[in-house]
Amino acid sequence: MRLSRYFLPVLKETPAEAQIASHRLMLRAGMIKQASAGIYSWLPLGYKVLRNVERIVHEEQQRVGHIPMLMPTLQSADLWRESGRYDAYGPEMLRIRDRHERDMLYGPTNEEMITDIFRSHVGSYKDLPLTLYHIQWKFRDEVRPRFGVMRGREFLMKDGYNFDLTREDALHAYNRHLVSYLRTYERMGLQAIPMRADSGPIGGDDTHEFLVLAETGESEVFYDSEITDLKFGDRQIDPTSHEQCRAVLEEFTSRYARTDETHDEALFNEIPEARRRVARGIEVGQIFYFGTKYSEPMGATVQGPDGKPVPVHMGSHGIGVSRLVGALIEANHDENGIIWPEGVTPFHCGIVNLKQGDAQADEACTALYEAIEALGLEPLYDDRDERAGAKFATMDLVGLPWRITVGPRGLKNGVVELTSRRSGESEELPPEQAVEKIAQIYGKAV
Ligand code: P5A
Repeated sequence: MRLSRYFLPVLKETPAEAQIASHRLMLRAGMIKQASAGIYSWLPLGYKVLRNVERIVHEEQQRVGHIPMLMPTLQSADLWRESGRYDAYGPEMLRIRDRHERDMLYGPTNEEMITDIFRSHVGSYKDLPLTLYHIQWKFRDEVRPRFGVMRGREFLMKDGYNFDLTREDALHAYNRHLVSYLRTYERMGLQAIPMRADSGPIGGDDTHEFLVLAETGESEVFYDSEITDLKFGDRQIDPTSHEQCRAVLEEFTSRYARTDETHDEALFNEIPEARRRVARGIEVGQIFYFGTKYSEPMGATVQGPDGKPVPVHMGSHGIGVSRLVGALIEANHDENGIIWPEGVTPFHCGIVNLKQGDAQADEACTALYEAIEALGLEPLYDDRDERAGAKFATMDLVGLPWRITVGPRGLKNGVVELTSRRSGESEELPPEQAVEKIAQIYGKAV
Protein backbone atom coordinates (compact mmCIF):
# COMPACT_ATOMS: atom_id res chain seq x y z
CA MET A 1 0.00 0.00 0.00
CA ARG A 2 1.21 3.45 -0.87
CA LEU A 3 0.55 5.83 2.00
CA SER A 4 -0.42 8.64 -0.40
CA ARG A 5 -3.38 6.50 -1.51
CA TYR A 6 -4.30 5.00 1.84
CA PHE A 7 -6.75 6.28 4.44
CA LEU A 8 -4.69 6.77 7.58
CA PRO A 9 -6.09 9.72 9.51
CA VAL A 10 -3.35 10.07 12.18
CA LEU A 11 -3.90 12.68 14.87
CA LYS A 12 -1.14 15.06 15.99
CA GLU A 13 -2.75 15.90 19.30
CA THR A 14 -3.28 13.44 22.10
CA PRO A 15 -7.04 13.04 22.48
CA ALA A 16 -8.06 14.29 25.91
CA GLU A 17 -10.71 11.61 26.52
CA ALA A 18 -8.27 8.69 26.31
CA GLN A 19 -6.92 7.62 29.68
CA ILE A 20 -4.76 4.65 28.72
CA ALA A 21 -2.02 4.13 26.16
CA SER A 22 -3.88 1.71 23.90
CA HIS A 23 -6.92 3.95 23.60
CA ARG A 24 -4.73 6.99 22.96
CA LEU A 25 -2.61 5.21 20.37
CA MET A 26 -5.55 3.63 18.55
CA LEU A 27 -7.10 7.08 18.12
CA ARG A 28 -3.79 8.76 17.21
CA ALA A 29 -2.80 6.06 14.71
CA GLY A 30 -6.16 6.37 12.95
CA MET A 31 -7.27 2.83 13.86
CA ILE A 32 -10.70 3.61 15.31
CA LYS A 33 -13.22 6.39 15.61
CA GLN A 34 -15.85 6.52 18.30
CA ALA A 35 -19.37 6.38 16.89
CA SER A 36 -21.07 6.73 20.28
CA ALA A 37 -20.15 5.74 23.84
CA GLY A 38 -18.49 2.32 23.74
CA ILE A 39 -19.19 1.88 20.00
CA TYR A 40 -16.44 2.27 17.41
CA SER A 41 -15.84 2.30 13.71
CA TRP A 42 -12.77 0.32 12.75
CA LEU A 43 -10.82 2.45 10.28
CA PRO A 44 -8.65 0.65 7.69
CA LEU A 45 -5.52 0.22 9.84
CA GLY A 46 -7.48 -0.95 12.90
CA TYR A 47 -9.60 -3.23 10.76
CA LYS A 48 -6.48 -4.94 9.42
CA VAL A 49 -5.27 -5.78 12.91
CA LEU A 50 -8.73 -6.93 13.97
CA ARG A 51 -8.79 -9.23 10.94
CA ASN A 52 -5.34 -10.62 11.81
CA VAL A 53 -6.44 -11.40 15.35
CA GLU A 54 -9.58 -13.07 13.98
CA ARG A 55 -7.53 -15.15 11.54
CA ILE A 56 -5.30 -16.51 14.29
CA VAL A 57 -8.34 -17.31 16.43
CA HIS A 58 -10.02 -19.15 13.52
CA GLU A 59 -6.87 -21.14 12.73
CA GLU A 60 -6.34 -22.22 16.32
CA GLN A 61 -10.01 -23.16 16.81
CA GLN A 62 -10.01 -25.29 13.69
CA ARG A 63 -6.67 -26.85 14.61
CA VAL A 64 -8.39 -28.54 17.57
CA GLY A 65 -11.47 -29.54 15.60
CA HIS A 66 -13.97 -26.79 16.45
CA ILE A 67 -16.42 -25.94 13.68
CA PRO A 68 -16.99 -22.33 12.50
CA MET A 69 -20.46 -20.94 11.79
CA LEU A 70 -22.29 -17.61 12.16
CA MET A 71 -25.31 -16.74 14.27
CA PRO A 72 -27.16 -13.39 14.11
CA THR A 73 -26.65 -10.45 16.46
CA LEU A 74 -30.40 -9.98 17.07
CA GLN A 75 -32.15 -12.68 19.05
CA SER A 76 -35.70 -13.44 20.10
CA ALA A 77 -36.49 -12.88 23.80
CA ASP A 78 -38.51 -16.12 23.81
CA LEU A 79 -35.38 -18.27 23.79
CA TRP A 80 -34.03 -16.39 26.79
CA ARG A 81 -37.32 -16.83 28.62
CA GLU A 82 -36.84 -20.60 28.25
CA SER A 83 -33.50 -20.53 30.04
CA GLY A 84 -34.72 -18.02 32.60
CA ARG A 85 -32.03 -15.50 31.68
CA TYR A 86 -34.31 -12.90 30.04
CA ASP A 87 -35.16 -11.44 33.42
CA ALA A 88 -31.96 -12.48 35.16
CA TYR A 89 -29.56 -10.72 32.76
CA GLY A 90 -30.46 -7.21 33.92
CA PRO A 91 -29.81 -3.79 32.40
CA GLU A 92 -26.70 -4.87 30.47
CA MET A 93 -29.00 -6.50 27.92
CA LEU A 94 -30.15 -4.17 25.15
CA ARG A 95 -33.82 -4.96 24.66
CA ILE A 96 -35.57 -4.05 21.42
CA ARG A 97 -39.18 -4.37 20.22
CA ASP A 98 -39.87 -4.92 16.54
CA ARG A 99 -42.84 -3.52 14.54
CA HIS A 100 -44.95 -6.55 15.44
CA GLU A 101 -44.39 -5.85 19.14
CA ARG A 102 -42.13 -8.87 19.49
CA ASP A 103 -39.45 -8.69 22.16
CA MET A 104 -35.96 -8.95 20.70
CA LEU A 105 -32.51 -8.30 22.06
CA TYR A 106 -29.02 -7.61 20.77
CA GLY A 107 -27.15 -10.73 21.88
CA PRO A 108 -24.68 -10.32 24.76
CA THR A 109 -23.75 -14.02 24.27
CA ASN A 110 -25.28 -17.05 22.48
CA GLU A 111 -25.79 -20.00 24.86
CA GLU A 112 -29.57 -20.07 24.26
CA MET A 113 -29.38 -19.74 20.49
CA ILE A 114 -26.79 -22.47 20.05
CA THR A 115 -28.73 -24.77 22.40
CA ASP A 116 -31.80 -24.20 20.23
CA ILE A 117 -29.84 -25.07 17.07
CA PHE A 118 -28.48 -28.18 18.75
CA ARG A 119 -31.85 -29.48 19.97
CA SER A 120 -33.37 -28.94 16.51
CA HIS A 121 -30.79 -31.06 14.71
CA VAL A 122 -28.95 -33.46 16.98
CA GLY A 123 -30.67 -36.49 18.46
CA SER A 124 -28.12 -39.19 19.18
CA TYR A 125 -25.05 -39.54 21.37
CA LYS A 126 -23.31 -40.83 18.22
CA ASP A 127 -23.19 -37.24 16.93
CA LEU A 128 -21.13 -36.17 19.93
CA PRO A 129 -18.71 -34.67 20.79
CA LEU A 130 -19.53 -31.43 18.96
CA THR A 131 -18.06 -27.95 19.35
CA LEU A 132 -19.42 -25.07 17.30
CA TYR A 133 -18.15 -21.50 17.40
CA HIS A 134 -18.51 -18.16 15.73
CA ILE A 135 -16.89 -14.73 15.77
CA GLN A 136 -19.65 -12.19 16.02
CA TRP A 137 -20.45 -8.75 17.45
CA LYS A 138 -22.00 -8.65 20.89
CA PHE A 139 -23.71 -5.86 22.76
CA ARG A 140 -23.56 -5.28 26.51
CA ASP A 141 -24.92 -2.02 27.78
CA GLU A 142 -22.02 -1.49 30.17
CA VAL A 143 -22.63 1.27 32.75
CA ARG A 144 -19.15 2.62 32.23
CA PRO A 145 -17.81 1.83 28.77
CA ARG A 146 -14.19 3.00 28.83
CA PHE A 147 -10.65 2.59 27.64
CA GLY A 148 -11.75 2.46 24.00
CA VAL A 149 -12.21 -1.05 22.64
CA MET A 150 -11.19 -2.58 26.00
CA ARG A 151 -14.58 -2.16 27.59
CA GLY A 152 -16.90 -1.41 24.72
CA ARG A 153 -20.65 -1.77 24.53
CA GLU A 154 -20.45 -3.30 21.06
CA PHE A 155 -17.48 -5.67 20.83
CA LEU A 156 -16.29 -8.65 18.81
CA MET A 157 -16.12 -12.01 20.55
CA LYS A 158 -15.21 -15.49 19.54
CA ASP A 159 -17.71 -17.68 21.38
CA GLY A 160 -17.65 -21.45 21.23
CA TYR A 161 -19.99 -24.04 22.69
CA ASN A 162 -19.30 -27.72 23.35
CA PHE A 163 -21.89 -30.49 23.52
CA ASP A 164 -20.90 -33.77 25.19
CA LEU A 165 -22.58 -36.89 26.50
CA THR A 166 -20.89 -36.97 29.89
CA ARG A 167 -19.41 -34.61 32.41
CA GLU A 168 -16.02 -36.20 31.81
CA ASP A 169 -16.19 -35.52 28.06
CA ALA A 170 -17.31 -31.94 28.67
CA LEU A 171 -14.41 -31.40 31.06
CA HIS A 172 -12.11 -32.66 28.32
CA ALA A 173 -13.63 -30.01 26.02
CA TYR A 174 -12.86 -27.44 28.73
CA ASN A 175 -9.24 -28.60 28.93
CA ARG A 176 -8.95 -28.66 25.12
CA HIS A 177 -10.14 -25.04 25.00
CA LEU A 178 -7.53 -24.11 27.57
CA VAL A 179 -4.83 -25.72 25.42
CA SER A 180 -6.01 -23.96 22.26
CA TYR A 181 -6.30 -20.59 24.02
CA LEU A 182 -2.75 -20.80 25.37
CA ARG A 183 -1.48 -21.36 21.84
CA THR A 184 -3.71 -18.62 20.40
CA TYR A 185 -2.43 -15.92 22.74
CA GLU A 186 1.20 -16.98 22.40
CA ARG A 187 0.94 -16.79 18.62
CA MET A 188 -0.08 -13.16 19.01
CA GLY A 189 3.00 -12.56 21.15
CA LEU A 190 1.00 -12.34 24.39
CA GLN A 191 1.32 -14.16 27.67
CA ALA A 192 -2.22 -14.75 29.01
CA ILE A 193 -2.35 -16.51 32.37
CA PRO A 194 -5.32 -18.75 33.21
CA MET A 195 -6.73 -17.73 36.57
CA ARG A 196 -9.53 -19.17 38.65
CA ALA A 197 -12.47 -16.78 38.37
CA ASP A 198 -16.16 -16.29 39.02
CA SER A 199 -18.75 -17.43 36.48
CA GLY A 200 -21.16 -14.44 36.71
CA PRO A 201 -24.26 -14.50 34.48
CA ILE A 202 -22.98 -17.40 32.33
CA GLY A 203 -23.16 -19.84 35.27
CA GLY A 204 -21.39 -23.05 36.23
CA ASP A 205 -18.73 -23.99 38.76
CA ASP A 206 -15.62 -24.39 36.66
CA THR A 207 -14.26 -21.31 35.07
CA HIS A 208 -10.92 -19.75 34.25
CA GLU A 209 -10.21 -16.30 32.93
CA PHE A 210 -7.13 -15.59 30.80
CA LEU A 211 -5.33 -12.47 31.89
CA VAL A 212 -2.63 -10.40 30.27
CA LEU A 213 -0.67 -8.60 32.97
CA ALA A 214 -0.82 -4.83 32.50
CA GLU A 215 -0.86 -1.91 34.92
CA THR A 216 -3.91 -0.50 33.22
CA GLY A 217 -5.87 -3.76 33.46
CA GLU A 218 -9.30 -3.62 35.07
CA SER A 219 -8.95 -6.79 37.16
CA GLU A 220 -6.90 -7.15 40.31
CA VAL A 221 -4.98 -10.44 40.23
CA PHE A 222 -3.01 -12.48 42.76
CA TYR A 223 -0.51 -15.11 41.63
CA ASP A 224 2.59 -17.14 42.29
CA SER A 225 5.38 -15.57 40.20
CA GLU A 226 6.47 -19.04 39.02
CA ILE A 227 3.45 -19.16 36.73
CA THR A 228 4.97 -16.49 34.47
CA ASP A 229 7.81 -18.89 33.59
CA LEU A 230 5.42 -21.33 31.90
CA LYS A 231 5.40 -21.31 28.11
CA PHE A 232 3.17 -23.36 25.85
CA GLY A 233 5.73 -23.10 23.05
CA ASP A 234 5.70 -25.50 20.17
CA ARG A 235 4.13 -28.50 21.89
CA GLN A 236 2.25 -30.95 19.74
CA ILE A 237 -0.86 -31.82 21.73
CA ASP A 238 -3.41 -34.28 20.36
CA PRO A 239 -6.74 -32.46 20.90
CA THR A 240 -8.58 -35.77 21.21
CA SER A 241 -6.32 -37.04 24.00
CA HIS A 242 -7.94 -36.54 27.41
CA GLU A 243 -4.62 -37.25 29.15
CA GLN A 244 -2.55 -34.79 27.13
CA CYS A 245 -5.05 -31.94 27.49
CA ARG A 246 -5.53 -32.63 31.20
CA ALA A 247 -1.77 -32.57 31.75
CA VAL A 248 -1.55 -29.08 30.20
CA LEU A 249 -4.44 -27.85 32.36
CA GLU A 250 -2.75 -29.25 35.46
CA GLU A 251 0.57 -27.70 34.61
CA PHE A 252 -0.91 -24.26 33.94
CA THR A 253 -3.43 -24.16 36.80
CA SER A 254 -1.68 -25.90 39.70
CA ARG A 255 0.04 -22.73 40.94
CA TYR A 256 -1.94 -20.06 42.71
CA ALA A 257 -3.44 -17.56 40.24
CA ARG A 258 -6.79 -15.92 40.93
CA THR A 259 -8.74 -12.77 40.24
CA ASP A 260 -10.08 -10.73 43.14
CA GLU A 261 -13.48 -12.46 42.74
CA THR A 262 -12.09 -15.76 44.00
CA HIS A 263 -8.96 -14.62 45.85
CA ASP A 264 -8.27 -16.53 49.10
CA GLU A 265 -5.84 -14.69 51.34
CA ALA A 266 -5.01 -17.75 53.47
CA LEU A 267 -4.11 -19.89 50.44
CA PHE A 268 -2.16 -17.03 48.90
CA ASN A 269 -0.10 -16.68 52.06
CA GLU A 270 1.04 -20.28 51.74
CA ILE A 271 3.19 -19.27 48.76
CA PRO A 272 6.72 -18.19 49.80
CA GLU A 273 6.58 -14.43 50.23
CA ALA A 274 9.16 -13.68 47.54
CA ARG A 275 6.90 -15.32 44.93
CA ARG A 276 3.62 -13.59 45.90
CA ARG A 277 2.46 -11.08 43.32
CA VAL A 278 -0.46 -8.65 43.41
CA ALA A 279 -0.94 -6.97 40.05
CA ARG A 280 -3.47 -5.94 37.45
CA GLY A 281 -4.56 -7.74 34.32
CA ILE A 282 -6.69 -7.50 31.18
CA GLU A 283 -9.18 -10.33 30.76
CA VAL A 284 -8.82 -11.53 27.16
CA GLY A 285 -10.83 -14.74 27.45
CA GLN A 286 -12.85 -17.00 29.70
CA ILE A 287 -13.84 -20.66 29.62
CA PHE A 288 -16.82 -22.22 31.41
CA TYR A 289 -18.16 -25.66 32.17
CA PHE A 290 -21.81 -25.45 33.23
CA GLY A 291 -23.10 -28.97 32.66
CA THR A 292 -26.84 -29.07 31.97
CA LYS A 293 -27.72 -25.49 32.99
CA TYR A 294 -29.12 -24.73 29.51
CA SER A 295 -29.73 -28.19 28.07
CA GLU A 296 -32.09 -29.21 30.87
CA PRO A 297 -34.58 -26.28 30.84
CA MET A 298 -34.39 -26.04 27.04
CA GLY A 299 -34.80 -29.77 26.41
CA ALA A 300 -31.51 -30.33 24.59
CA THR A 301 -31.25 -34.08 24.99
CA VAL A 302 -29.73 -36.91 23.00
CA GLN A 303 -30.58 -40.56 22.99
CA GLY A 304 -27.90 -42.23 25.12
CA PRO A 305 -26.33 -45.66 24.44
CA ASP A 306 -29.16 -47.27 26.45
CA GLY A 307 -31.83 -45.58 24.31
CA LYS A 308 -32.91 -43.16 27.04
CA PRO A 309 -32.86 -39.37 26.51
CA VAL A 310 -30.17 -37.52 28.47
CA PRO A 311 -29.51 -33.77 28.64
CA VAL A 312 -26.13 -32.91 27.11
CA HIS A 313 -23.25 -31.49 29.11
CA MET A 314 -22.12 -28.11 27.86
CA GLY A 315 -19.60 -25.37 28.30
CA SER A 316 -18.95 -22.05 26.60
CA HIS A 317 -15.68 -20.39 25.82
CA GLY A 318 -15.00 -16.80 24.82
CA ILE A 319 -12.14 -14.74 23.45
CA GLY A 320 -12.39 -10.95 23.43
CA VAL A 321 -11.30 -10.40 19.82
CA SER A 322 -11.70 -6.60 19.71
CA ARG A 323 -10.40 -6.23 23.28
CA LEU A 324 -7.28 -8.14 22.24
CA VAL A 325 -6.32 -5.34 19.85
CA GLY A 326 -6.21 -2.97 22.84
CA ALA A 327 -4.44 -5.54 25.04
CA LEU A 328 -1.80 -6.09 22.35
CA ILE A 329 -1.03 -2.38 22.33
CA GLU A 330 -0.96 -2.15 26.15
CA ALA A 331 1.68 -4.88 26.10
CA ASN A 332 3.62 -3.52 23.10
CA HIS A 333 4.25 0.22 22.93
CA ASP A 334 6.71 2.94 23.89
CA GLU A 335 6.52 6.73 24.12
CA ASN A 336 6.62 7.05 20.32
CA GLY A 337 3.81 4.67 19.50
CA ILE A 338 2.78 1.07 18.92
CA ILE A 339 5.22 -1.84 18.39
CA TRP A 340 3.28 -4.61 16.64
CA PRO A 341 4.29 -8.23 17.16
CA GLU A 342 4.96 -9.78 13.75
CA GLY A 343 1.98 -12.15 14.05
CA VAL A 344 -0.64 -9.38 13.98
CA THR A 345 1.04 -6.40 12.36
CA PRO A 346 -1.20 -4.52 9.88
CA PHE A 347 1.68 -4.22 7.37
CA HIS A 348 4.80 -6.36 7.42
CA CYS A 349 7.24 -3.48 6.99
CA GLY A 350 7.40 0.19 6.18
CA ILE A 351 9.39 1.79 3.38
CA VAL A 352 10.45 5.38 3.96
CA ASN A 353 11.63 7.41 1.01
CA LEU A 354 13.84 10.20 2.36
CA LYS A 355 13.76 12.16 -0.87
CA GLN A 356 10.50 11.80 -2.71
CA GLY A 357 10.90 12.95 -6.29
CA ASP A 358 14.56 11.95 -6.52
CA ALA A 359 14.61 9.59 -9.48
CA GLN A 360 17.04 7.12 -7.95
CA ALA A 361 15.34 7.03 -4.51
CA ASP A 362 11.87 6.68 -6.07
CA GLU A 363 13.06 3.86 -8.28
CA ALA A 364 14.77 1.99 -5.42
CA CYS A 365 11.64 2.29 -3.25
CA THR A 366 9.39 1.01 -6.02
CA ALA A 367 11.73 -1.94 -6.59
CA LEU A 368 11.71 -2.80 -2.87
CA TYR A 369 7.96 -2.42 -2.72
CA GLU A 370 7.44 -4.79 -5.62
CA ALA A 371 9.95 -7.33 -4.33
CA ILE A 372 8.28 -7.46 -0.92
CA GLU A 373 4.81 -7.74 -2.45
CA ALA A 374 6.09 -10.57 -4.63
CA LEU A 375 6.88 -12.49 -1.43
CA GLY A 376 3.20 -12.34 -0.55
CA LEU A 377 3.83 -9.69 2.11
CA GLU A 378 2.34 -6.23 2.48
CA PRO A 379 4.66 -3.23 2.76
CA LEU A 380 3.44 0.27 3.62
CA TYR A 381 5.37 2.72 1.44
CA ASP A 382 5.48 6.30 2.69
CA ASP A 383 5.65 8.03 -0.67
CA ARG A 384 4.31 11.36 0.57
CA ASP A 385 6.19 14.56 -0.05
CA GLU A 386 6.97 15.07 3.64
CA ARG A 387 10.02 15.74 5.79
CA ALA A 388 11.97 12.69 6.92
CA GLY A 389 11.17 13.49 10.57
CA ALA A 390 7.43 13.45 9.91
CA LYS A 391 7.69 10.15 8.04
CA PHE A 392 9.66 8.53 10.87
CA ALA A 393 7.16 9.81 13.44
CA THR A 394 4.25 8.30 11.48
CA MET A 395 6.05 4.95 11.11
CA ASP A 396 6.88 4.86 14.83
CA LEU A 397 3.30 5.74 15.74
CA VAL A 398 1.68 3.04 13.59
CA GLY A 399 4.30 0.60 14.86
CA LEU A 400 5.30 -1.63 11.93
CA PRO A 401 7.98 -3.99 13.26
CA TRP A 402 10.48 -3.25 10.44
CA ARG A 403 11.31 -0.13 8.50
CA ILE A 404 13.46 0.19 5.38
CA THR A 405 14.81 3.68 4.90
CA VAL A 406 15.94 4.70 1.43
CA GLY A 407 17.84 7.89 0.64
CA PRO A 408 20.17 9.23 -2.03
CA ARG A 409 23.22 9.14 0.27
CA GLY A 410 22.87 5.45 1.11
CA LEU A 411 22.05 4.54 -2.46
CA LYS A 412 25.34 6.07 -3.58
CA ASN A 413 27.03 3.37 -1.51
CA GLY A 414 24.54 0.76 -2.66
CA VAL A 415 22.77 0.43 0.71
CA VAL A 416 19.46 1.03 2.46
CA GLU A 417 18.81 0.95 6.20
CA LEU A 418 16.78 -1.75 7.96
CA THR A 419 15.51 -0.75 11.41
CA SER A 420 13.79 -2.79 14.07
CA ARG A 421 10.95 -0.86 15.70
CA ARG A 422 11.34 -2.82 18.93
CA SER A 423 15.09 -2.53 19.52
CA GLY A 424 15.64 0.63 17.50
CA GLU A 425 18.73 -1.00 16.01
CA SER A 426 19.59 -0.35 12.38
CA GLU A 427 21.85 -1.96 9.86
CA GLU A 428 22.91 -0.86 6.43
CA LEU A 429 22.72 -3.41 3.67
CA PRO A 430 22.08 -3.72 -0.07
CA PRO A 431 18.36 -3.58 -0.97
CA GLU A 432 18.26 -7.26 -2.07
CA GLN A 433 19.58 -8.32 1.33
CA ALA A 434 16.98 -6.19 3.09
CA VAL A 435 14.30 -8.06 1.14
CA GLU A 436 15.90 -11.39 2.05
CA LYS A 437 15.88 -10.44 5.73
CA ILE A 438 12.21 -9.47 5.60
CA ALA A 439 11.45 -12.76 3.84
CA GLN A 440 13.34 -14.68 6.52
CA ILE A 441 11.57 -12.88 9.39
CA TYR A 442 8.17 -13.81 7.99
CA GLY A 443 9.13 -17.32 6.94
CA LYS A 444 8.90 -16.70 3.17
CA ALA A 445 11.12 -18.20 0.52
CA VAL A 446 12.91 -15.64 -1.64
C1 P5A B 1 -18.16 -17.49 26.86
C2 P5A B 1 -18.49 -17.40 25.42
C3 P5A B 1 -19.02 -15.33 27.81
O1 P5A B 1 -19.77 -14.47 27.41
N1 P5A B 1 -20.40 -16.95 26.68
C4 P5A B 1 -19.95 -17.21 25.33
C5 P5A B 1 -19.27 -16.80 27.57
N2 P5A B 1 -17.91 -15.04 28.49
S1 P5A B 1 -17.40 -13.59 28.90
O2 P5A B 1 -16.29 -13.79 29.78
O3 P5A B 1 -18.46 -12.81 29.44
O4 P5A B 1 -16.89 -12.87 27.63
C6 P5A B 1 -15.84 -13.44 26.87
C7 P5A B 1 -14.76 -12.42 26.59
O5 P5A B 1 -15.29 -11.28 25.89
C8 P5A B 1 -14.55 -10.13 26.23
N3 P5A B 1 -15.48 -9.07 26.70
C9 P5A B 1 -15.42 -7.78 26.26
N4 P5A B 1 -14.63 -7.18 25.38
C10 P5A B 1 -14.82 -5.85 25.16
N5 P5A B 1 -15.78 -5.13 25.79
C11 P5A B 1 -16.61 -5.70 26.69
N6 P5A B 1 -17.55 -4.98 27.27
C12 P5A B 1 -16.44 -7.10 26.96
N7 P5A B 1 -17.08 -7.98 27.78
C13 P5A B 1 -16.48 -9.17 27.60
C14 P5A B 1 -13.60 -10.51 27.34
O6 P5A B 1 -12.31 -10.73 26.79
C15 P5A B 1 -14.16 -11.80 27.86
O7 P5A B 1 -13.19 -12.65 28.41
